[in-house]
Parts: sequence; structure tokens; C-alpha cells
Amino acid sequence: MLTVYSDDHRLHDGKVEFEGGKLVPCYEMPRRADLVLARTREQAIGEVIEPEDFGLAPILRVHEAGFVEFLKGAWDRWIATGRDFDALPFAWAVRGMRADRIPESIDGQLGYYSFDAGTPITAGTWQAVASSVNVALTGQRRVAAGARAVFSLCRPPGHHAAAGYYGGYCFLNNAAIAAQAFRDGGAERVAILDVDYHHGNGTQSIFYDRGDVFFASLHGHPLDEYPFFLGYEDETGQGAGEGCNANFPLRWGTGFELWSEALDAACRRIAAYGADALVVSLGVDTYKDDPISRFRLEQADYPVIGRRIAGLGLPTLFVMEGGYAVEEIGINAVGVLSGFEAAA
Ligand code: SP5
Ligand code: ZN
Repeated sequence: MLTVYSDDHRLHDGKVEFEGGKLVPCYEMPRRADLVLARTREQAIGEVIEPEDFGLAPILRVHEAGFVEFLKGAWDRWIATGRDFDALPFAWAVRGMRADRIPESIDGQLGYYSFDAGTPITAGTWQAVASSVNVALTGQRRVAAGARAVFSLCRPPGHHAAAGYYGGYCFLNNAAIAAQAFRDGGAERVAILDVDYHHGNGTQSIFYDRGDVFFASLHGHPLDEYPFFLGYEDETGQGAGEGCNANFPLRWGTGFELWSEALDAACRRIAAYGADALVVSLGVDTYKDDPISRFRLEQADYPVIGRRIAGLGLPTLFVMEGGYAVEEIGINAVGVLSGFEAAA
């Protein structure tokens, strides 16, 4: 399997995130992608290529122009106020507040365009984010041109980012932008399977009222787990998208037996939908030793996941999302790809 990768991800290197009442070192770090890349080489799963530059147009098919403009300029505006450390928001518009008015101050806008305080913007964030999108789109192009499967080793991840806000270590939604590119390239129907531990709230919200992109997600139950405010089973889509959203929330402590039943159910829904292409939001924070997650998958389970996904028989783009047990992230992510290859 071909891997698409860029060193530009290292330009996004946040120091701290807000978690549990404290600023703690970022879980989402450059070493994650470095180790996944190293593992693709060790396992010789295939050639590694650099991304092409697709510019802003495919991003603007999914994200609001004002939000993209904000992301591009946020760091410069932040340091212009005299601060030389990571930019984090601290206030948000919630129920009954004026979400229709955009503040002028950088601090107000950080809140307006985000949903958590765990996602620092740093000097190189925009460049890394734009490159991560290009990694996804380069993979998408190859799959659209006939490759059975490609691995886009994206960093930063994307599935928590919505059309107009960032959060959850995600800024632009790589998987959603790739899914839209499949549609714009002529695919009639696209499915997205999100196996990251966390609900893909951004991806769901982007396609919620559309019937041309099916979204299925297996994740920690919102009653227990971040991002808390989306991801219930009764979110089935709306309007033209009714029936095209499928959530499989699972409680803390879930092991592979139960998890793989949910995977089967999600795969059956995708097969019934009849997609022309599949995008997999590949997070491996379902691993038993993940420091921020509470599922119990083991290393040997990841190739089984890949095999099940290959069974769908669809042209498949894997897009890297989460996974914070850094020393095992390569083994687990590439385990999925190897299982897929063995079965494809
Ligand atoms: C892409 C992705 O996986 N994003 C995840 C973002 C999660 N951010 C919130 C982290 C809160 C962790 N709290 C767990 C406490 C264990 N020390
Ligand atoms: Zn995650």
C-alpha cells in the first residue's frame, strides 16, 4: 500500500493543552507521525510519497471561508498582542449567547472558531494543517485513479473539525475534504468509517444533512467521553441525509468482542448504502494502553479490523486520526493496513 507523508507535520508542535483543570503537555505530538512512518518502512508496506499542493479550493468545498482565513492568520494576530506561547481559547458562546456575532479580538475569535481548550495554535500550525490536507488529497487522487487503497499519514488529525470550528487536536477535516473530493471527482456515493476512539463530531456535522456521504462512527459514549456533546445513536441524519448517519457509542471498558460487533454492524450499513469509495478515519486510540482513552483493544486486534474493512471490497483511503500510546501507534496503525493488504 502506498503511503503519503510530509515532514511539514513537525511544524505543528504544541506545548500544552488544557485538561482536567491543568495545562498538561500535548498528547498530540510530532513523534506520533514519525513512528507511524518508521513502522510503514519496517513492515515494507509500500512506497512513501510526498503530497502535491492542491491549494485552498478543495478546503473551501467543506470549510467556511471566514474560518479558514482565521486559521491562517491566528498565530500572527496572537503574537501581535505580545504573547509568545501557544494560543488557546478560554470562552465560548453556549446556549442563549450570541453565536451570530463575531468578536474582533483574537481571544474572542479563538473562542468563536473552536470548541475546546485542548488544541493549541502554534507558529507552524497553519503550514502543517495545509500540508495535512494535501496528504489526504494526494491519497484521494491515487484511489480515484484506481489504487485499491492508499494510506494518508495525516498530522494534525481532522475528524473533530467542523465546517466553521476547530478542536480535539483537529483544525481542518482531512477525511471530509477527501470525501468531498471523491464526490467532485465523479463518485456518486461516498462512505466514511470512523474507527477513532472519539466521535467524529466534525465529520458528522459536515455531512449530516446530505444523502451523498454516509458517516458511521464507533466511539466512546458521549455520556462518558469527549467530545461529550454529539455521538448518540439517535443521530441518524436529517433532510436528504436522513438514514445516512450511524453512531455506535460504546461505554468505557469496551473490549474487542463488543467493539468488533459494532464494526460489523457499521460495515453492514456501509455495504447496504452502496458507496463507490470508502474513507477510513483511522485512529488507534482504542488501544488498551492509550493514555486518554478507555477501550481495551490489543495489538493483535488491529489486523482483524483491516481484514474486515477490506471485506467491503471498496476503493479505500485510510486517513490517520488519533492514537496517543505513542510507542505502539505505529504497530497498531500499520497493523490495520497489513490486515487489509493480506485480505484485499
Ligand atoms: C483526534 C483525536 O483523537 N482527538 C482527541 C482529543 C481529545 N482531547 C481531550 C482529551 C481529554 C483527556 N482526558 C483523559 C484523562 C486521562 N488522563
Ligand atoms: Zn481520538
